[in-house]
Amino acid sequence: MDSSKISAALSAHLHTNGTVFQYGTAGFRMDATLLDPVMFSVGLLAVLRSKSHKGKTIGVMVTASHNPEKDNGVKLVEPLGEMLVQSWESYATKLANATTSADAILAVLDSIVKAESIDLSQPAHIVVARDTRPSGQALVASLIDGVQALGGHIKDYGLFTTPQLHYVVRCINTAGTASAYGEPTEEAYYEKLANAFKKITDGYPRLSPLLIDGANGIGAPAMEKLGKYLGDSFSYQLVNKDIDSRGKLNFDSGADFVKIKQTKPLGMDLAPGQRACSLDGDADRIVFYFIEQDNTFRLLDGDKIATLAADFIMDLASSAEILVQRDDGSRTPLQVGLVQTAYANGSSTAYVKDTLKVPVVFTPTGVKHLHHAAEAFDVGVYFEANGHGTVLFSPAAIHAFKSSTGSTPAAAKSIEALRCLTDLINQAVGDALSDMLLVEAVLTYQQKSFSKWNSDYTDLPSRQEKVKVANRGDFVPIKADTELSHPLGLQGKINEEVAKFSKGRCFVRPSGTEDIVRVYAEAATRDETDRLCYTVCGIVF
Ligand code: NG1
Ligand code: ZN
Repeated sequence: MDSSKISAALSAHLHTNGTVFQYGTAGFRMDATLLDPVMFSVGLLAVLRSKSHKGKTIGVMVTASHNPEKDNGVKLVEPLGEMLVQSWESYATKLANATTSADAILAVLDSIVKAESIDLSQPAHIVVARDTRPSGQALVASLIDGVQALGGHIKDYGLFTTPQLHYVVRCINTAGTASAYGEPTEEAYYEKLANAFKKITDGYPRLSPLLIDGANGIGAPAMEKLGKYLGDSFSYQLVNKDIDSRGKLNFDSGADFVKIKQTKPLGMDLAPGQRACSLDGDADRIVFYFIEQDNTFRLLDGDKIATLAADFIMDLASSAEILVQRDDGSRTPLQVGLVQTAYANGSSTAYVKDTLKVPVVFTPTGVKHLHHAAEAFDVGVYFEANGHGTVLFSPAAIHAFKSSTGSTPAAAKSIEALRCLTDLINQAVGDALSDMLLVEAVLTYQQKSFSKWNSDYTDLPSRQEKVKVANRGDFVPIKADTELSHPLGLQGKINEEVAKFSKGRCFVRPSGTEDIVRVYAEAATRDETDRLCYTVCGIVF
C-alpha cells in the first residue's frame, strides 16, 4: 500500500461537510453533491475486495434507481453478480466516513487488510457502469481515482442498466468454467435474452403490443437495443425514453411511481384493455398494468409476477417429469419455493400456500436477503412486491434439465422450455428486461391475457406511506420487518389499531434508502385500509 499515493489522491476528494455515510440496503444513496468522497472510498474498497477474492473482478454500479434525478448512489457487486456480502458493508461505511483525513483513511484501510488477512500482492480488477443521471460521469471519475490510488485495474462500461453490470461481472468471473454465464458484453446480453425468448415462444400466436414506460432512464435505450435482437418475435411501443432532458428521470413515471400511486405514468396514453409495464430508473424492477373497460386501474406487481412464474415452472416440471439428483443418491421431483417480504399482499401469500401449494419463506426487505433464501430451493422464485426479483435455478436443477430427455413429445417440449428459461432469466440479479420477457413468454405460451392473469387472485387493498421522523434509527425492525422492537411501546399501539379492522395488517419500518420510515397497511376494504394506514402514520409521527 503506497500511503503517499493514497494521501495525495485523497486530497482531491476530502470529506469536509460532516455528513455521516452509511452503506444501506442499496449501497450508498443520497444527494449526488455529497457523494464525491464516498466514491473515492468505494474505489479503494473495491480494490481490497478484489484482492480478497484473489483478483476476481468486482463490480461497481453508480445509480440511485427509482429515486429523484438529483440523487445518486453506488453499490458493489460480488464476483457472481450478488450484492456485497454483509460483513463488508460495515467496512464500506467506515471507509467512507474516514475520508476526512489521510491518517483516518490509512488506518481504516490497514484495519480491513488485517481483519480479512488480505494479500496485497494479489491483482485487483474492477468494472464500473452508471445509469443516465447527469452526476454519474464525475462520480465514476472519483471512483477511478480511488481504484488507481491502490493500484487496481478498472474498466468503465459507461451507460448500463444495473442488471447488465451484474451480468458482465458474472460472465467475466465464470469464463472458462463449467458454469460459464456468457460473453461479458452488452451485445451478448441482448443476444442471450432474445434467443431464449424466440425459442420458447416459437410457433405461438403473438400477443398484442406491450406499452413500455422507460421512466426516461437507461432502461429505454437498453430496450430499444434489445428490441432489435427480438425482431418480430416481440411487439412493443416504448414511451418515456427521453434520457437527455434534465428533470425527467423517474418523474411521475417508472415502476416505483406506478406501484405506489397505483396509476399509469405521465406520458402514456393507456386505453382500456391495452397491456403496459413500467421499468425503474436503472431497469432492475418492473410492474405490469392495464385498465378495465370501466377505467379501474389493475396493477400486476412483483407478487403477481412471482406466482405466474412459479406456477409455470411447476407445470413444465411436472409435464417434463423432472427428477432431481439428491446427495443421498435418490432422485425426487423438482422443489419450487417462493420468497416474499412483509410488503407482499396477503392475498398473494394465501394463493401461494393454498392454491399453488408452494412453500413460502419471508425475509427482511432488500433483495440480498431474498436472493439468499431463494438459493435453498431447486427453483427459488423471489420478488419484492415492487417488482424487483428473479428466479434462481440450483446446479442440480440445471443438471436435471440438461440431462432429461422426456418420454413423450410433450415432455420433451417442456424440458426445452425449462432450459430456455435458465437463459432467459438473469440469475445474477432482478432484471426488468429479463423479467419482462419472462412474463411475456409465459403469457404467450399459455395464451393468457392480463385480465386472466390478474384474476388468479384478488389483491387486498393496500396503502404505503412515508413519514418523516426525527431519527429513523430509533425504529428497530424485527421478525422480517413485520414488527418493531423500538421505540418501546409503539408496536403495542400499532397492534391495537390493527385489531380494529377485518383482515387488518400493518407494519412500520425505517427505509434503508431514504431518510423516512415507511408505513404499510392492508385491510378488507379500501376505506378501512386508508384509515388504518393514516392512523398509524399519526402514531409514528
Ligand atoms: P427501502 O427504502 O429500504 O424501503 C426500497 C424498497 C426495497 C428495495 C430497495 C432497494 C420498498 C418498500 N422498499 O428500500 O424493496 O427495492 O429500495 O432499491 O419498495
Ligand atoms: Zn432499481
